[in-house]
Amino acid sequence: MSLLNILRYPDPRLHKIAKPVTTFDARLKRLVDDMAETMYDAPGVGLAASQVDVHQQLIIIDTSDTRSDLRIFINPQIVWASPERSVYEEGCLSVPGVYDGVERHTEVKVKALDVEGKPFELAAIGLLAVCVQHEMDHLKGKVFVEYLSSLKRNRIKAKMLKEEREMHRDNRHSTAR
Ligand code: GNR
Ligand code: NI
Repeated sequence: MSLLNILRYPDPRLHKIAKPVTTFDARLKRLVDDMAETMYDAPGVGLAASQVDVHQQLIIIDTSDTRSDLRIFINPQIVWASPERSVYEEGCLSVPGVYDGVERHTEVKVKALDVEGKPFELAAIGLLAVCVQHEMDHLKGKVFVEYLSSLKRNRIKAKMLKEEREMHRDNRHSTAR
């Protein structure tokens, strides 16, 4: 298994549209394993393939306290969404250190395929429902900061770019020659 690089906002590759998975093979299983390792290491409760620069419709989620309930969703589709909406304080591994309230459907029913290509349906509520919607947004090229005001988003963008510059500078200074 190996850790994958997580793209950071405002990387333009985060806005690519993911294509459906058509081949259920060992390579797909390897990608799922690597994504799981990357999510647990981060640590995060979810990860979309888009975040590791793979533009295929694949998301993983583990909202359990024990980090032992990995859920894999391939080609996910929301088949029902509650009219009721709730605000949840969200974060994103592609926008580290930023948290803000986002309003989404309180409950969703999602249809997807497992890693073998077998269909299943899941009713999600609470953090799981938030995550399903957050991760499915990534597949459509959408990052949660796009729900915030342009004022907030521009501040976040500036903060992320500043951090990026500082990371590059630190690398230069600490690299042994
Ligand atoms: O780790 C994550 N935590 C989180 C918290 C609140 C709402 C959504 C999330 S998803 C995030 C991992 C991530 O960026 N997935 O795309
Ligand atoms: Ni995210």
